[in-house]
Amino acid sequence: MKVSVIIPYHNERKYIGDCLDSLEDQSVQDLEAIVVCDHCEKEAVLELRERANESPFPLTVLELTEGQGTAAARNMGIQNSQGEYVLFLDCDDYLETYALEELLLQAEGKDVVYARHAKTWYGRRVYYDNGKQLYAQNTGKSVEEDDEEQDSDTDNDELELQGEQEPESEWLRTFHVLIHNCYSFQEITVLGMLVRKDYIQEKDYLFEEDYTYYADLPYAMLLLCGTENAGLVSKTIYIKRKHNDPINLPSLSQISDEKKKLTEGIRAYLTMKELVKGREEAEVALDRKFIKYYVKKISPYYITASRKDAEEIYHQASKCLPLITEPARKRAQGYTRRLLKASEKEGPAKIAKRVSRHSSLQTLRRVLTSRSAMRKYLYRKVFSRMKMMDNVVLLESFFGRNYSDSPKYIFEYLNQNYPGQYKYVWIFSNSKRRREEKLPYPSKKVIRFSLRYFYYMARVKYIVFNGRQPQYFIKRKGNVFLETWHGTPLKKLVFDMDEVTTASPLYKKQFYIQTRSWDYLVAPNKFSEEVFRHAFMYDGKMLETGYPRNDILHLEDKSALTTEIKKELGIDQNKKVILYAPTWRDDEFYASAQYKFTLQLDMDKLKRELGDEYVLLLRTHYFVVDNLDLSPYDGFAYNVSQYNDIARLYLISDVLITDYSSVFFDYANLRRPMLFFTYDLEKYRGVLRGFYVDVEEELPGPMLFNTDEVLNAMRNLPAIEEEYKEKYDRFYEKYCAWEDGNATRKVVETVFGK
Ligand code: C2G
Repeated sequence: MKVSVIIPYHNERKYIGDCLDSLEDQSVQDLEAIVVCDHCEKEAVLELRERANESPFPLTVLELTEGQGTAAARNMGIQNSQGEYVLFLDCDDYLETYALEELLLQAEGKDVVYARHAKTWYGRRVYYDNGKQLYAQNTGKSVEEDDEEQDSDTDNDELELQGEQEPESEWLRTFHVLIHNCYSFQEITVLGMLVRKDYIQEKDYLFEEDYTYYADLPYAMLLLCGTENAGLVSKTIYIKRKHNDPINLPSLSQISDEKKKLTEGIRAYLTMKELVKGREEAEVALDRKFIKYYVKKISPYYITASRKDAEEIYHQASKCLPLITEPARKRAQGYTRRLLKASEKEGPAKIAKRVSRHSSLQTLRRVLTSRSAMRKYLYRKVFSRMKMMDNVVLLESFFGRNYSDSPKYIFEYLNQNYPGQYKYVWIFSNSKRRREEKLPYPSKKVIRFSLRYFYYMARVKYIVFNGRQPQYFIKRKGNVFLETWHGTPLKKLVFDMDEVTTASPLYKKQFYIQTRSWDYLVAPNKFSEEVFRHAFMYDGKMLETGYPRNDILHLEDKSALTTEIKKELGIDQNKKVILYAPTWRDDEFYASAQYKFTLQLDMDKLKRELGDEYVLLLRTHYFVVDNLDLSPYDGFAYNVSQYNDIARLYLISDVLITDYSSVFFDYANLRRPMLFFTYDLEKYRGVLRGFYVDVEEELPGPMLFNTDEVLNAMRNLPAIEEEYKEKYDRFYEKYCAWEDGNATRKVVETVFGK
């Protein structure tokens, strides 16, 4: 047996599959895996044992019952390993398929072989599909060049390795990769390290089990410094996965336990210093890493910690600072240099003041050079401290794209039924929208992210949005936040999504923080209520009312309004209307929130076949920026993507064609026929998202895959209506039962009082 791969496991069931798959796919299969379950749930262990029965390589499942931590788990793994070498792998990470082969190629005559790491937010499928590009898009750097965490906005440059000579010895080159694989000192790791088992046994090297977070640091140094025979693989072999759900499944680095972490970090440094002694260049590199740790983690701790805790950490850190070598000290510049010097004689309180001053100066510099930073600063520090405007309501629909959706109907209801009681501010995304949207009642109109926007967001009492508020929104005491949301979910949302490939990889955490500010969330139906609870992890008040935006669909006499809307759009009153309203595709975009759309319907054919009887309204999703030119189909096809309120388009439509958009849940209120043009169903359902609803079973109309099928269905609408009648009834019962034309009143009375 060549290699024993040691994997500590603690219920990360979502991740372990990829990890073990990556071992099955190794080009060298002379291996065993030892998974050490540390305080795992029974089911997780059972699952693993099942997998072990089918594993092509020996897979041993061991158990620690007490929750002793990764150090103890890895020691247990080492002690039970049969291989000539051990390799450390984490259950949430995975290896490139050539990892073992490359490591073994370098292993002859070596005690330790190490290699480069890459980082990702994604599982293997996405990583190998387009995860590298996504990572670059999200972080602004490629996987290969990334050795930085994203939390940095301070003066890294001062600390970068500049003009460093390529080290001559292989040992030193290996050491440098160990130190620089990670951005922070505390991330130094044994992961991906191949170590000769006899070497470990001869030296009796084991992890120190009383570390919770940083046992890797001294152990990696122990292994490397105990030998001259270290080898390096130049390729990246180890893929380290960042957790996209720090709320439910945080990695150790995402747990905030600052004091303990600092205590361990300092202790690890002191041990490592001893180990590296006599290797001058290595010592300097280690010190430089520690200096960064001191600047970014230790000294800022004094600001927020209690006096006692700050004193304690200060006392420990004071043992480290005198050990920093002169060359490392000399490389520090500017603030870092001054801080190190001051820390020789100042106590924690003074250091804390110095750190705060530096951070304020940095903020000031940002504020003076960036308009947006200045506005946010004023929002935080000035506007949010001004008196709250108790009678002002701030409204936004689809991030300011238009005057529409539930906020529109709430605004109108308030004006009609609470005259003079409130003042209103509407948010629009740009000056064109602000100019063009005509509101039927008086309201201020502000442009999103303008100074006035920040001013009102900070001062109003009531907030009515149908999407998420910005990250930096501050919920004030007295604020009432009414979140209407914008659709019954078909596509999996937030915490129900495994991979987050469209938005920021920290989407789940951000969403979690944002939803904590919501006081009321409108649910269109029981089904959505349940989904919102788990997908948003929302436990606030739910308004079981139906959507205000759909009240209009329950008007008893719709004919006058239909005539008016058709006239407004210039549509022949005698023509029937097809509304084609598809959703957006996660993987078709130009840039963030700028999506493409390609029309898959053959418009020539549709016009030819249906033009005498129908007009077709094309309504793209609000994320789509392509403005499709329909001029060749004048008089038949209309692009109504810019029209503000889709509910009014539903009203004039005789039939809806859509795909995976939530529009069909709303349209069903009209009980009119619906066709589903799902030409990319498998890709959409399987790869891009995943659905809550069994579409084959539940959709109240046929799924169609090309223009001919659509045409055929259009010619046979009465038969289709007949065929789908029962399904439609069931669908209506499940998704539209709460909607009776009174949702707006119910929402407003609950939130604003009767
Ligand atoms: N919409 C529209 N025109 C379209 C598609 C959607 O005006 N062609 C509007 C509808 O009001 C719809 C809402 O945008 O209900 C949301 O659109 P979806 O296609 O369902 O997609 P998404 O914005 O991703 O929202 O819980 C719902 C989900 O969040 C889906």
